Amino acid sequence: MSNSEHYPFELEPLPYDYGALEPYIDEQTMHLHHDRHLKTYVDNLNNALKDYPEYQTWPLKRLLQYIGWLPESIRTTVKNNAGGVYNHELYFESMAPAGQTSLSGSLEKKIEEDFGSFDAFKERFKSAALSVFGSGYAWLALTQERDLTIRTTANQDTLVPLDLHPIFLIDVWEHAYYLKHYNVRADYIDDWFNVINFDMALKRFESFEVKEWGGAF
Ligand code: MN3
Repeated sequence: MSNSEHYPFELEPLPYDYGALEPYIDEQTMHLHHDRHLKTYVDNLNNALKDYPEYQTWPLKRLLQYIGWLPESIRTTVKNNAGGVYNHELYFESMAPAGQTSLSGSLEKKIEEDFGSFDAFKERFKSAALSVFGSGYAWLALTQERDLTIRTTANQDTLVPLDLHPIFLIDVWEHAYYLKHYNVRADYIDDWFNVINFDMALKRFESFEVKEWGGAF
């Protein structure tokens, strides 16, 4: 992710081919989603910051964490577009070609501990993703108490101001699925479960543990 980077933000390439998530997420959707939707957030964010050199050294996460410090004239634009960049980079990283990764290790154990089973987790995650009214995301995240939690956010809001550590997220804006799944969000969610990047999820889960037990954060 571009978390450590700052203005001018760049469009990060997808970590796999556009067609790599077929047949669950179609190639055309990935092109539009990455090349147009994400690019627009990147361009709008850069445009908002272009006359404000004092914020051009701020990484993405800092902009989101301290959005209240920014001048009112650009606050909403930066919040929405920095959120759009942050959420989409995480969303694209949350996916991998079907069958390439599987749930394992400490994350598998923790999901079983906190939700009973992976199937029980899926059921709850799916209801959460279905419950998002309009546009937004459903997340699996860790609380500061190190419990897994399922959260939803509206529009391009993020978990950054809530001090939650994201494991993965699903984009349930219609642009994420409309071409293939039409208006049937439930089918998209079922398909999406096949392309979760569990290696990335495990890495994010473990990186939180290191922070907590190492006291480095
Ligand atoms: Mn999107």
